[in-house]
Amino acid sequence: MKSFKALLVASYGRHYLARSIDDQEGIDHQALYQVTSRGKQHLGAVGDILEVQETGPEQAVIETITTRKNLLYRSDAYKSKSIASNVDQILIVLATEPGFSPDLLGRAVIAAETADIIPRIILNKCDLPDKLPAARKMLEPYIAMGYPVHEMSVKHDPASVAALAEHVYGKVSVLVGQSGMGKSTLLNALIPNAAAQTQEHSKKLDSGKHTTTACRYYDLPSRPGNDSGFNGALIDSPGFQEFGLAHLSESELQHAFIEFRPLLGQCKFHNCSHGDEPGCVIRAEVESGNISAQRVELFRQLRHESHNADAIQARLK
Ligand SMILES: Nc1nc2c(ncn2[C@@H]2O[C@H](COP(=O)(O)OP(=O)(O)OP(=O)(O)O)[C@@H](O)[C@H]2O)c(=O)[nH]1
Ligand SMILES: [Mg+2]
Ligand SMILES: [Zn+2]
Repeated sequence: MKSFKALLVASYGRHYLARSIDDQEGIDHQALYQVTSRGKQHLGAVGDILEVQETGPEQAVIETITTRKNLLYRSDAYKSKSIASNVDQILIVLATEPGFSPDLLGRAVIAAETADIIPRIILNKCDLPDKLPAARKMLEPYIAMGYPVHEMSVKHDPASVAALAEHVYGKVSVLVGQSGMGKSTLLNALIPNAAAQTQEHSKKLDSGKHTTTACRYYDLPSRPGNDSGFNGALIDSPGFQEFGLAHLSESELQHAFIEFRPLLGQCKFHNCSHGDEPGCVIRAEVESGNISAQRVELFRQLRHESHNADAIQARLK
């Protein structure tokens, strides 16, 4: 049986779809394969470049996962869930209504920073004016830190979609956010044949039963003037209510808060939790209004969760 290279384009728990990206003879370039994993060491993520072995018609098993540029994932003390790999940027989709959780926004930004992925924040549904001021207020610290924020109305303002498109073409971006923020609406606005791509995926699977847990890779359409052959892609992920980052170490956390970086090592205690320890320079910056109190709270919460997970893991051993 043949081995060939494939791109993981959809993941449903441990079942995957991968598209052949190999042009060796006898391998149908672009064909979709149902791919399984032999074991835990080969858990895939959408965006992975795989070496797979054909096991039957349109079926294959993962042999190796090519070293990833990055991997975006969530975790608690017991398990982790990958979202996407080899991405250039993460689009964090928020909306004026239903209101978004600033905690989840903060966590998504930290996940991006620790995976070395650029986060881009999208505030959607700006056509609904009532909750716009409150939403803007919550984004102020992020604007102050220099994160790009796009105010959009995917449904009613095509110009806002066109402006975002400039930052999306030629890159691989992953859409994350709570349910109902407009991720799929944005995907459809940027990729007119997204529904057809989804259908093609579903056809290759036994049924559509796993659709709600699926992460999927969608090719962006080609643009006039781009002859490079690669137009970029969007990875859609299901809406989530939790974003655990229990896998991050204390030091990874400290560095992921970009506004802490210039101050690292300056607190009196090297393992300062930026709580009520004396000589904490981070708290001093909160007092002077240079660092958001909410961000320090998020740091303390994530630190707590990470320590808890370590303790649970130690007990399980
Ligand atoms: N007013 C308004 N409604 C919008 C806009 N964009 C999306 N919506 C609506 O918001 C609802 C949710 O949109 P979806 O795109 O399904 O949200 P999602 O983030 O993909 O949700 P999940 O798939 O559950 O994670 C739909 O009813 C959309 O029509 C917008 O710009 N303005
Ligand atoms: Mg959706
Ligand atoms: Zn401190």
